[in-house]
Amino acid sequence: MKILFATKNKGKYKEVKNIFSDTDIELISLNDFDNAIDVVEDGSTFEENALKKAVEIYSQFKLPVISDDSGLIVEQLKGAPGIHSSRYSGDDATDKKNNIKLLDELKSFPEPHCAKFVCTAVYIDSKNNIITNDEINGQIISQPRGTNGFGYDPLFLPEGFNKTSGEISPDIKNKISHRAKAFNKLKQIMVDNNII
Ligand code: ITT
Repeated sequence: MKILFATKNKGKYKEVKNIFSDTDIELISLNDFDNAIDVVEDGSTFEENALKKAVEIYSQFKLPVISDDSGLIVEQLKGAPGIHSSRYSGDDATDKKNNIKLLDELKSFPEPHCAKFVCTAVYIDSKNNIITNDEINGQIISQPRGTNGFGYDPLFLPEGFNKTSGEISPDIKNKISHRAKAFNKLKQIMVDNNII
């Protein structure tokens, strides 16, 4: 069964492909098409944005779709970057620029900088509509460490670990992360409902 992951983020795609690797699903992404619409993420919650991505991409391609809206929530920054995580440093944002902005914003606050990653995962097809959520707690450190993962991984120290998400192996990240937990729940519901 072919499922389209409504993402252009290659880091997310790699992680979620791995989570579904023990199923018969052939997971493709928007990077397999050159005509995919750009979904405007103007919702006010992760759930709204994840649903919007899934619904608009389903309408365009008429294939079963999964989507992910995720981000980093930092306590001392009143929840920022939150739903704006991917564009935190502006329209020309890159992971590096976002990390620099985050450290800059946190400069005047004492450590620890408590934070969490959250993820909403969605599956839709012509009959089903499933939404799951999960998160992982941790803190933001003052110097990036590690080159694994993507986004804010080099600055995020998951609770109970002395390595950042950029230093731990992809296998371990894919057991403990917000995305791993949300998509494993989604997968289980899909199995229970005989979708996969
Ligand atoms: P798509 O919308 O195409 O899926 P995106 O990168 O724009 O890709 P989001 O809108 O969900 O995705 O933004 C998520 C951002 O949050 C992402 O770009 C990272 O900056 C950050 N983020 C989410 N999950 C992360 C993770 O596992 N590790 C590090 N950073 C993460």
